[in-house]
Amino acid sequence: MSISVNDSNNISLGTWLQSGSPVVAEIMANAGFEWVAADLEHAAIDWGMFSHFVRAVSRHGAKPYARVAENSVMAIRKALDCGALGIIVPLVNNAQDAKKAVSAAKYPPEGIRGFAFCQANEWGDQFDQYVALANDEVRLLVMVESKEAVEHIDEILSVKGVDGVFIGPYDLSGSYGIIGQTSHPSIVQAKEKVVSACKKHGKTAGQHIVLPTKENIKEAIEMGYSFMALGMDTVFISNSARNILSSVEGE
Ligand code: 3PY
Ligand code: MG
Repeated sequence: MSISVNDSNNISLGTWLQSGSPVVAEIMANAGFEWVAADLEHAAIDWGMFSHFVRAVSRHGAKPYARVAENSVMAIRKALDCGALGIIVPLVNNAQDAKKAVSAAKYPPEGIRGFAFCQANEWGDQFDQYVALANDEVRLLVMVESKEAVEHIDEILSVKGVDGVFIGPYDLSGSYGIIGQTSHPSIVQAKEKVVSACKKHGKTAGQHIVLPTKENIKEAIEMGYSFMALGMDTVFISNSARNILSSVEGE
C-alpha cells in the first residue's frame, strides 16, 4: 500500500523531532512529511532553537508543529508567535483544560492570544494577513494521555476550537498503572473509545507511531487515525546506526 503525504486522502503524516536540530528538521521536511513537530515537552529545545526549527521546516513547504511543554498561555503563545502552524497540547484531561488551550491559542474574541509583530507574521510585514487567518488555520490538537481524559473524551471533543486529539500512549499506560504496556488490552480499548468519539464528533484522531512499519501504519489508518507522527529523529538515527553496524558485525 502506498500512502500519499497530503490532504487529498485526509491522512496527514508528520514526524517528531527531539534533537531540535534545524539541520535534521530541514532533512525531515525535505523528505516529504506534511508536518514536523518539535517536542518542547520532553526534549531540551529552547525558544532560539525552535525559531530556527520553524525556518528550517518551512523552507521545504512542510508545516512546523510544536508539542508544547505544558498547557499554559505562554507555552502556547510563544510557539505560535515563532510561527508554529500546529499546536499539540499535553495532558488535557477535561473540558476545562481543553478550553484553556483553545483560549491560549486563539486571538480575541475567541481567546486571549496577544497581538504583536513576531516571526509568525514576518515581523509585522504580514500582520493583517496573519491575524485574519490564524484562528482558523492553526491546528490545535489536545493530548489524551490519562484515564481521566478517556472518561471525559466527549466533553473534550465538544469544545469549540479543538480540532482533534493526539493520543499519548506512554502516559496513558502510566495512568492505567501498566507503564509502557502500550498494547495492553486496557490501552487498546481506551484508544478505540477515543478514536470512535473523534469519528462521532467529526474531529481528527491522531497518534505517535514511534516505531513505524508499513503494517502498523496501515493498521492505524484502518482503525480510524488520520493524523500520525511517524518515528522520531533520535530513533531514526539510532536505528540506522545500529543496523549498519550489525550488518558489518554479522559478516
Ligand atoms: C506519551 O506517550 O505520553 C507521549 O506524550 C508521546 O509523545
Ligand atoms: Mg505524554
